[in-house]
Parts: sequence; C-alpha cells; structure tokens
Amino acid sequence: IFDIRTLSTYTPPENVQEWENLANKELSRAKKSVDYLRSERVTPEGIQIQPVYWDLNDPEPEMPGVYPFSRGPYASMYTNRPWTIRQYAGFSTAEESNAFYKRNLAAGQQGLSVAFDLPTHRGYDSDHERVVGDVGMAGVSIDTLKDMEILFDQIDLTEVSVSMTMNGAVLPIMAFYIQAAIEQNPDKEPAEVMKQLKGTIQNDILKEFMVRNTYIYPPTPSVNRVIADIMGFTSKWTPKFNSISISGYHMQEAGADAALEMAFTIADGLEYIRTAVEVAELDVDSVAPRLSFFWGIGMNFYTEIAKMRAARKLWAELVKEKFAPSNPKSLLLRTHCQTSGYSLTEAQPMNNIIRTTIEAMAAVQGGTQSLHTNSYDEAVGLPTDQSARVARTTQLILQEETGICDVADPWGGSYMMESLTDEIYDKAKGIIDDVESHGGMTAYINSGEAKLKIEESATKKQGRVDSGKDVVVGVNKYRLNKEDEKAEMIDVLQIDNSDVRTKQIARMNEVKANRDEIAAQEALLRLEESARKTTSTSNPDHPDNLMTLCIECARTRCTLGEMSDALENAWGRHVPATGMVQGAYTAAFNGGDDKVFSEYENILKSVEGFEQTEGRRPRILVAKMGQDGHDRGAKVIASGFADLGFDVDVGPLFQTPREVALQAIDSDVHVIGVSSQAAGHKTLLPALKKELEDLGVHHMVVVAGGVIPPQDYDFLLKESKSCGAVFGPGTRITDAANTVLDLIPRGGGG
Ligand code: SCD
Repeated sequence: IFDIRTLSTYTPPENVQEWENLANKELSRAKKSVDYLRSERVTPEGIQIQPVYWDLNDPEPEMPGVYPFSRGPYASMYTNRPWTIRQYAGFSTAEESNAFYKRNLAAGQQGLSVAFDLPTHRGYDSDHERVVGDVGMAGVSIDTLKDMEILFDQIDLTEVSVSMTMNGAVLPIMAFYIQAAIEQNPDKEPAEVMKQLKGTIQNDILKEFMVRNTYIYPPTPSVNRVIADIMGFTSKWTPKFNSISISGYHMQEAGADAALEMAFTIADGLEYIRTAVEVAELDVDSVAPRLSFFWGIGMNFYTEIAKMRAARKLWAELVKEKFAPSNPKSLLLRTHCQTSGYSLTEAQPMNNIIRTTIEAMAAVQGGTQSLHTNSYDEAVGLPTDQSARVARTTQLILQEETGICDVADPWGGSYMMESLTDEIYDKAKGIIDDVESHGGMTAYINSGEAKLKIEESATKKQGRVDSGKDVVVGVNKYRLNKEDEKAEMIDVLQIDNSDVRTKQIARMNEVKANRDEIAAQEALLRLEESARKTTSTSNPDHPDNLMTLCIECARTRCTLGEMSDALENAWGRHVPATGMVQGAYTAAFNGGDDKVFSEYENILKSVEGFEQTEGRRPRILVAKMGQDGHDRGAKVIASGFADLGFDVDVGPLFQTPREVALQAIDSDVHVIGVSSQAAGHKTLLPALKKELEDLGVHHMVVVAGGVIPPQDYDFLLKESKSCGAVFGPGTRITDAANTVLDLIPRGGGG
C-alpha cells in the first residue's frame, strides 16, 4: 500500500496536500518540517519510518488532522509533540499533595491532575457530620482558598497545565483555583493572569447522574445554571482552559461496553453545546473548541483503538451537522485517557503493570492527547510513591524507548481496524440517534433509561467473568494457591483520616476567624440571590454570573461548604431513585461451563432450603456509607444476589452508619452487605457495628466488599469484629453468596 520509493513520482491528492500543509504548520513552531521527519527516522535496518502512511492508490485517503479526524486531531500528532503524561493524584492534606506533585514534576510528569476527596466533591466542609470517614481519603481535602494556595505552593499556575476532577462543587473549586492564581501573581492584572491559565475542569455533571454520583443539585440547575455560567465565564476570561472534560471513563468503570460509553459521552457533549447555544446564548465557536473528552481504556485492545478513531469522526460529523460551526477547532475531539481501574486485580498485583501497559498502548495507538496510567496497587488501595513511579515510567518508556511516537495513526488502513472502527461507529450512532429521539441526554437520564443500560451491561460482564466466559488471569483461571497468593501481597498507603480531619478543621476555623465577616456574608447572599434567578446570567460580563460571584466568595474567604449551601438553599439537594436490573446475571450462566453451572444451581437450591427452614428467603441490605458514590459493585451485587434468590434491599447512597442500621432493622434483613470503594472502611464499618449494638441488634451479619487492602482484613474481622467476611475485588458473586448463607445464624428467622 505504501512504498516510499514511489513518493518522488507521486502527485498527492488534496487530502494529502492539506495534511502536509497542516503538519508543516504544526512542526514549524519546533523548527521542523515533514521532509525533515521523513529523512530523520531511520531504523537500525536502514528503513525510513514515515510520519504517516496512506494508500497511494486512494484518490481521497483519510489523513490525521484533516476532517473527519478519525486518524487524529492533529496532523503531526506525536511526531511533533507526544501526549501529556498526566497522572491523577491527590490525598490527605494540601501540604502532602503539593509535595507529591512537586516530586512528580521533577521526575518527568508533564501536567498535573488533582484528585479531591469526597466531602469536597459533594460540597461539604471537613467538619460536616456526614463526612467523618471520608476527609482526605480518596483525594485531597479543600475547604478554603488557603488550602488551594498550599496545594499549588511554588507551582506557577500560569505555566503548568492543571486538570481538576470536580463536578459537584465545581464553582467553589474553580473559584479557589482562579483566585489562588491571581494571588500568586500580585504584580499582574487579574484578567492577564486568567488568560494564561491552562488546564481542564471536569465539570461533566450529566455522567454523574448516571454513574459517578458526585452531584449536589438536581439536573436542571446543574446544567442550565452551573455549567452554562462556567462555559460563559471561561469562554472570555480563561480562554485556554478546557471548560468541560466530557467523560466516558466512569461509564466504562461502571460497566458500560465501548459503544455505550462512546455514545452516551458524545450525546452528553451534544447536550452541553445545546446548553451553551440555547440557554447561555453563546456562540458555538466560543465554546466547542474548549470542550475536551475523557475515555476509559480497558483490556479489549483492538476495540479501544477503534473506539477512539470512531469517536473523533462521529463527534466531528455530528457537531458539523447540528451546530454548523465556522471554526474548524470546534470539530476536534481531543481527549484524555485513563487505563481501566476495573481491569486490575487484587490477586497477583504485579500482573496489573502488564495490563496497564497494554491499555496505555491502546490509548496512544488510538491517538490520545493526555494519559493517566493506573498504579498496580489500585485494586487494593491508594498508590504508594513506588507504585506511582512505575505507572509514570510506563509512559516514559512508551514515549522514549519504543518509537511509538514516530508515526501518526499506525493502524490506518488495517483491514481489521478500519472495519472495527466502522462497526463501532455504527453501533454508537444508533444509540445516539435513540437518545436524541428521546429529546437528548438530560431527558434520557431523567427517564432512568441511561443508568439501567449501564447497569445491565455491568451485570452481564460480571456474569461472564463469574461463569468463566471472560478470562481474568489469576482470578478465574490460573489462580495461585493461598500460600503463594499471600507472598504476593503488597504494601499500600494508609491515611490517618482523623488526623487529616482535625488539621483541616483547625485551618478552616483560622481562615474564618481572620476574614472580614460582613464581606463574606454579603458575597454569600449575592450568590444565593443569583441562584434564585430565573433569567440567564451566563454572559461572561453579567455581574451575577455564578462563576464571578464565587470568585468574590473565594476572595472574601468563604468556605466551599458555605458556597455550596448558598446554592443548595436555592436549588435543594438531588436525591436519586434506586433501581435494580433483573435476570442479566443469570443469563450469563446459560450455555457455559457445566461445573460452574452446577455451582450456580447449588446456590439456588441452598436458598430454597433456607426458605423452607427459616420461613422466608435470606434478605440482604446492600449499603453504601459515607460520600463514596461508586456504586457499580453495589448494584452488581444486588442484581446478582437477587438472581440467586435472595430478597435484596438497595440502600440509598451517602448514608451515615446510623441510617444504614435503622434501615436494616426496619427491613428486618439477615445481612448487611457494605460496599466500600473509597477507603472509608476502617472508620465506617466499626461505626456501623456500634450503631447496631446501640440499637440492641447483636446477631445481624455484616459483610464488606470492594477496595479493601488485605492488610486491613484482620482489623475488620478480628480486632474490631465489625464484619463477618470481606470480599475483595474479583470475588465471584456465587462464592460470596455461599459464604453469606453460611454466616447467617439459623433458627428464628434472623
Ligand atoms: C498538541 N499541540 C500540538 C500538537 N499536539 N501542536 C503542534 N503539533 C502537535 N502535534 C498543541 C495543542 O494545540 C495545544 O495548544 C497544546 O499543544 C497542548 O495540547 P493538547 O492536545 O491540548 O494537550 P493537553 O494540554 O495535554 O490537553 C489535553 C486535553 C485536556 C485537551 C485532553 O482536556 C486534558 O489535559 N485533560 C485531562 C483531564 C484529566 O486529567 N482528567 C482526570 C480525570 P493550544 O492549547 O494552544 O491549542 C480523572 C478521573 O476522573 C478519575 C476517575 C474518578 O475520579 O472517578
């Protein structure tokens, strides 16, 4: 197809010429050219590596950087500038996270990506009663401007590009960030500082209602006020800042397959542009070039590459068709990727380095702009310095040792890849058409359909793993014996949550004690008044733009919780409905391995036996405590147990231990199954036990599952005796069900 020796006699078609012009323009900043690249990259065997390949007989070959961009958003791609190595991190206090960032930047990381703790996400200050187990656990705790200043101490925000994963409390966090940058540069005008800020705020609330659950307010004000005002503000004042990172990652983590992930994410993106144009009355070209995307990259190597290629094309076509922008940048799908946390296993954790490397290769061969590679210990806890280093080095090796950066879209023209790209494009297009015919993504989410589709896909996946149809090495095949498995146990980072909380509360109280109280209260009042308005305040010059008002709150040292409360007073807090998928788990066992099928049937028989002797089915409450909204595990367990014959109650998200205890007693369950993904288990499980005891309940079985380091099992099972079994990632639901049945005391109906 491509023979460099014929290039000298070949007249390039228009697309190729366009590509060459664009590539030369991109390369000129680095004082390079396409001709230079052609001559420069010669292998030890004397073969010249071309910056891009295409079919010389095709009169209209698709080229990178040229519409519809399947082959990449930029013409020169990594031959000119490799993807940004951007590791997502943050934990405990701002001081500790700041030190970690500085170490990482010195060691080759190219951009920052901040992980906030769950109270910050959900708009609670560290002293709130609902967040006792969560402060500083799954990210850094930020209550005030002071915390943000410490977080970026000696990191010049006009130089380093910073991504912040924030969706719920997005206004206060963005306000702290902007105000911290302004105060870092007292000699510059605020407008000048803001113009230089580069980075990304996730600000993708729609997917929170489907999967990640760190929303605060109901969907309508979340989109039509918060997102609209941020898009308006950033379009003028922070033009280099990406105003939304439209995220499929969390959908994939929650169980969506690639087509579903891509389709829902693109449909979310269309909804945001519609909000910008119709609600905020902004020009499409002032918003679309600063929308960016975020994909999860799992173990289906070919599919993930095809997904990224198809997504760029689909986005470009749909934005062109629906919004007719005039700036070509409005059509570009630029993306960050993160390797899959779900694909990592607790068993034999070093294997996770291999999984992550393969996923990283899919992300870069699919043409990502920025990448996070997971640490191998993520299935058991928070990354250590050492595991974070391995994760970062994985990318450095790909960039600097492999030659992967020498060619744009190396898969272009492969029969298989082009065909797969077309197929996944068609599948996703079908789903998007369906969503659009329901009135767009907000309406589709409100109907409950979106969440159910993802949960169904997740339950099917679990069924495929439990029945052995999908292989996970070391988990459902090639397992080690218990001794060897123990030998592979690794160190994990432990955070003293109560210490972090005490420090945070002390600092917050100091900030409050030293502020101009009247100015702070006035700023909060103005914010609340604007939230109550029914007319648009999205124009960047509108005095009541919510972003502008939050910056004033940050300047006057209001806390994150105070700003969130001011908005909550106007809009209320969102309470989601809880539902459950039925039959999807069972379906995966049909037609599978006989041995596995008979295990499944045995459980059904045991449950029947239980019912005969106890007078009712075993009943389980699947509970989530604290601000941990990762509910894939809980939903899959609930659906799986229900398919195995249990009576299942699903508790609401964000419960306190007391609320869980009360619901369990009220529903008279035999078992409480606590799902913990955000490191709160050592605080929340003993608290639940105490609540049950205080309420006079001593025989109810408590079991726990999720991301719980094996080092903590003894604490939970023996020291604190706060649960009867712990199920790590990779536990088959059938095994968990057997254990639970054994634990329930018989005689007396529980
Ligand atoms: C790029 N550039 C080039 C070029 N490639 N110029 C010439 N030739 C080339 N080949 C230019 C671009 O035009 C741009 O300049 C600049 O270089 C930077 O390139 P970019 O492509 O914009 O890359 P980057 O700055 O890294 O931005 C990448 C995204 C951005 C656009 C994707 O939004 C981003 O960094 N997102 C990260 C999001 C993130 O980290 N999320 C974490 C989520 P100009 O700007 O001048 O055009 C974590 C999470 O949710 C975890 C799960 C959980 O918590 O639940």
